[in-house]
Amino acid sequence: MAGITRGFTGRPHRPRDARLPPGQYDVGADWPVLTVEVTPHLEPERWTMTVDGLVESPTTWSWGELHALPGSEYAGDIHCVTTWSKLATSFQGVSLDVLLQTARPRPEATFVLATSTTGYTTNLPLTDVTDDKAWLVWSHEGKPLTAEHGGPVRMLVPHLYFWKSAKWITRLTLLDADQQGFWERNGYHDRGDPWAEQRYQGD
Ligand SMILES: Nc1nc2c(c(=O)[nH]1)N[C@H]1C(S)=C(S)[C@@H](COP(=O)(O)O)O[C@H]1N2
Ligand SMILES: [Mo]
Repeated sequence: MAGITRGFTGRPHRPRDARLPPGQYDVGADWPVLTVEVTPHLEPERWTMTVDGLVESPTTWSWGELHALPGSEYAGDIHCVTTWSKLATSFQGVSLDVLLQTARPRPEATFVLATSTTGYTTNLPLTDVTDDKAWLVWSHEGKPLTAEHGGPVRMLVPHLYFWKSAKWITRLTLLDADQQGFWERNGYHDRGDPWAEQRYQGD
């Protein structure tokens, strides 16, 4: 009824939180799980991370080797394309810059494809995972990352929609052309900037 809906078209009672990109809502303390595969339960001691493709030195790190690298933290927000955002959270791990310093991308490398142990993939421009914008993380708010949230190690690319943050990541392949991953082949955007609402192909 018009009399009921009219109230919602007027001025909101509270100003919208400036940290929320368009079309997103604040999920509060919750952290929804979104997984298309069966959750793998990986032993950290058997898990490895490889950076390969168009790099000078393809490199594989063990769990122990990854932890020996200089660590860093992301403190801020994450945004899922299904419209929830989690504000003021934190993750601990290592910046992808540190791994790329060792692997050394070749000049022709312009895109990356992240691959999970399950076969899940997602693509990103190289510039979206360099200069302290992307991490491999194994802790959330100081506690070990649970398997359902991608533990032992997931990717974190918080300035893009969260489907770019591959859970159970095991490989990052540098490419000279964009190669779509799982959700991108299924209609989601190749880049996924939440501030530009790049949800679907064509947005
Ligand atoms: N391997 C894998 N990574 C994934 C997904 C997935 O299904 N499998 N889902 C993506 C999507 S759509 C989102 S929103 C986040 C969800 O992470 P969460 O379950 O920890 O909230 O992981 C992303 N990474
Ligand atoms: Mo998502």
